Amino acid sequence: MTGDEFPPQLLDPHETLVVELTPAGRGAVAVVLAAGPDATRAVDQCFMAVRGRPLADAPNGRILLGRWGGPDGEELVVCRRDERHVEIHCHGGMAAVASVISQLERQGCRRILWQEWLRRTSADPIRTAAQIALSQAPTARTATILLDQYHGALATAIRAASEAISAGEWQRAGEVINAVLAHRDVGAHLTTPWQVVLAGPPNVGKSSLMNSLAGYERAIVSPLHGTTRDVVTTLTAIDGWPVRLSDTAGLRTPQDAIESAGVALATEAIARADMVLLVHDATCSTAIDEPASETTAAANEGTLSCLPERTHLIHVWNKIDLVANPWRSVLASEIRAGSPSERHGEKVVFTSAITGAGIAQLVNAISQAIVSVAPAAGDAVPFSTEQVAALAAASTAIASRNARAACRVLNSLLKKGTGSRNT
Ligand SMILES: Nc1nc2c(ncn2[C@@H]2O[C@H](COP(=O)(O)OP(=O)(O)OP(=O)(O)O)[C@@H](O)[C@H]2O)c(=O)[nH]1
Ligand SMILES: [Mg+2]
Repeated sequence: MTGDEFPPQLLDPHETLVVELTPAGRGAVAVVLAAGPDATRAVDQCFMAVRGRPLADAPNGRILLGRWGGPDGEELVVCRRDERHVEIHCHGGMAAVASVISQLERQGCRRILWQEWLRRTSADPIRTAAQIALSQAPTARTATILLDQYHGALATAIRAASEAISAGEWQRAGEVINAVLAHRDVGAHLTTPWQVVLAGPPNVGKSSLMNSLAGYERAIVSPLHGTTRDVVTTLTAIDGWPVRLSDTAGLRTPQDAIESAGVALATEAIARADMVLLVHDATCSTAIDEPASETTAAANEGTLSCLPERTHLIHVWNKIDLVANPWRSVLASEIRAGSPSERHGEKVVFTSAITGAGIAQLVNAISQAIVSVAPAAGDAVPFSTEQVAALAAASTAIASRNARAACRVLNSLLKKGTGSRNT
């Protein structure tokens, strides 16, 4: 997107476009590109070079200093790259860019976003998608993985699978595709955070834990039962993975309409979660023969019953600074439940939101659960639903030894306009 080349793949030859090439937001200098048959004329209408010569008379590549929008307009630099492409390098403030673009729109240019420009001018859909996703990567770790895909990791794996199919090496082709698909969950969360919900009975320390994990006082903490009513969210990174933490209302039989609405929101958040941290109060039932309070048992049962099978679950026994042997609480709760639940491959972590004990272990457990095997440097990772769907279709075609269908669907990932209607 530097202007060194302007491949015209999907550009309408009769249309002149205007696009901001530099990232959105303020900067020192912004670059706006006018592209199309009318680019030189449109810019000439807005720009007056210091030496007074029209842009149309300047040789390609000449950098011209001048003013935009009349003799008192902003001073900027214009460069005609070729007959159809003119770059305007203006002040990087948002108002300056908006003014340049709107004046070119008045000259008949059509504004598009840089993502659209990339899609129209790049022949490599994976590289384009990676470039767009990179601009939304929330952490260095996710950006590194996307950068690998930008530099060809995914495309190389797809080509390797195609070559294996052509050579009749079906097993190798299947292994290559399945190794890529093994990273589908990570790929789906490179720009979209994992949803981690703190749930459990009132007053067990959900909000306190949320604040410990977030590193600041995001949610109100109080000794009153039922303090949190709404779903309170914050974005953070755990081991470099983007995570949206949601603190929820304590689950119990609601005392009023507001609490009832809070419990309904909590239940919805749990149902949508990638992971639930089911928080228990380690001080509540240290005696094994002591019956659990009705609210605690009902809350835990309710939470578990609405948990989709795919959801990761960690039991967090909080307030361990107040008890001598927190395992007694776990044992007591398991005995009351009949048997330890194996349903979600559940983990148990002991914490104190007050002293910070166990918080590092909790962070570790969350990271391990959401990404059990992190991609190695340079690994192929699919990062869009279209890529995953195509790879899954390729895997099916490989399993049924359908070389034509497999290669067609893999090619559709590598090149624009090679997708098939009937695989
Ligand atoms: N000693 C001790 N107290 C804690 C700990 N975690 C939370 N508390 C206290 O427990 C009380 C309730 O904490 P909250 O974080 O508000 O609990 P909650 O689960 O969000 O409660 P609701 O919003 O009412 O459902 C507060 O007084 C906290 O200071 C802990 O690990 N140790
Ligand atoms: Mg709370």
